[in-house]
Amino acid sequence: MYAQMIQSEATTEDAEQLAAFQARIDAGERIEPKDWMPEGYRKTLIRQIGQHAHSEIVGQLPEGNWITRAPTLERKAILLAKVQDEAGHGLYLYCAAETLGISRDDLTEQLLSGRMKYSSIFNYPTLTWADVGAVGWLVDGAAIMNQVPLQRTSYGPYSRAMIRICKEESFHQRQGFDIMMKMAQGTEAQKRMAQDALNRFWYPSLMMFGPSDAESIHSTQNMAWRIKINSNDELRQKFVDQTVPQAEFLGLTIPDPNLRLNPETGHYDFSEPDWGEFFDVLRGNGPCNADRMEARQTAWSEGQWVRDGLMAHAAKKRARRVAAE
Ligand code: BYC
Repeated sequence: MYAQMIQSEATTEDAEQLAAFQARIDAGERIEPKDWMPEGYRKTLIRQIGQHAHSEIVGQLPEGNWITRAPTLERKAILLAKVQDEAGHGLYLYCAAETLGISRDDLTEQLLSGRMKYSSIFNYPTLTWADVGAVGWLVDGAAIMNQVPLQRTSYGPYSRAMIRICKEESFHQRQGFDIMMKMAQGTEAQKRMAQDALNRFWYPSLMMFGPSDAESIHSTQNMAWRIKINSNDELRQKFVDQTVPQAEFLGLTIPDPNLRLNPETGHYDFSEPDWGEFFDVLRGNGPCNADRMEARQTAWSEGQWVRDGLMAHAAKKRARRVAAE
């Protein structure tokens, strides 16, 4: 339906203007905030960048859950830095979305009212310390797989935000793998925890790439506009191909009886995630959807006095400047 909406809006736009815009995209040019763009392109970017920004912010919650219980001071300092990085990523992305003419308050209100999504993965709980390792290794690993190509996305502010975010995500992935290595080489109980974390996070990580290409509603248009560089299934396959040898190195087993290297394709065959579960999580029925939204509602209402104070301070400064001119 959304694709049809974009289509019908596009038809009211000047065909020559649309063709010139597409030619710029095809030539690999970056589109900048003041350039002309089709309304569908602008709306799609707001949806994707907004959803991405919300994911970074909500994504702090499952890991933040372990800051007070990290096993050593060093692990705690590393985790704190990682969670702060995610807040920073959210802020770069909200700034990039603002260049498209939507305010950060609007974006947040859309999240809180359920009109905007965040990544399905953050609706799963982090039950043990090994889950913090699995999130870094698998969730950040999947995020990097998706975000490295987005450094070449057609919208300038989004692509530039991605360059910095990807550098930091690489450190995040590495710290997760390091936790998994320690656990996998530890006591029998630690190995069991590491395997259990992999068992629970494997399929939700595969779901991060979105529905299969046949079910994806936005991919065709988004790839033509280079808002998206690869299809959901292409990235999912790359992620599996990269991650299976890492699991083998850790001595852990991917929870998929059908997983095998296909000698003909050179890629791993694997079982699809349960798409019924994916769409159910998107409808708000995942294990932690209600908790995540409640945490964001509380942060938003308890932070109101800070936003009011900052706005009042900015207004006072502006009034002083005007009076001095
Ligand atoms: N979760 O037509 P499709 C991170 C929705 S990592 C929720 O294929 P599209 C982090 C989709 O929005 C995560 N919803 O859509 C890591 C659409 O619904 P709407 C954030 C999903 O946009 C570690 C519908 O399903 N990364 O932040 O072409 C620590 C149909 O899908 C999901 C990004 O956001 C999902 N997994 O492709 C902390 C990357 N998948 O909107 C933080 C940027 C699909 O029409 N985003 N949907 O109601 C993208 O690359 C693309 O938006 C997606 C989906 C690949 C996610």
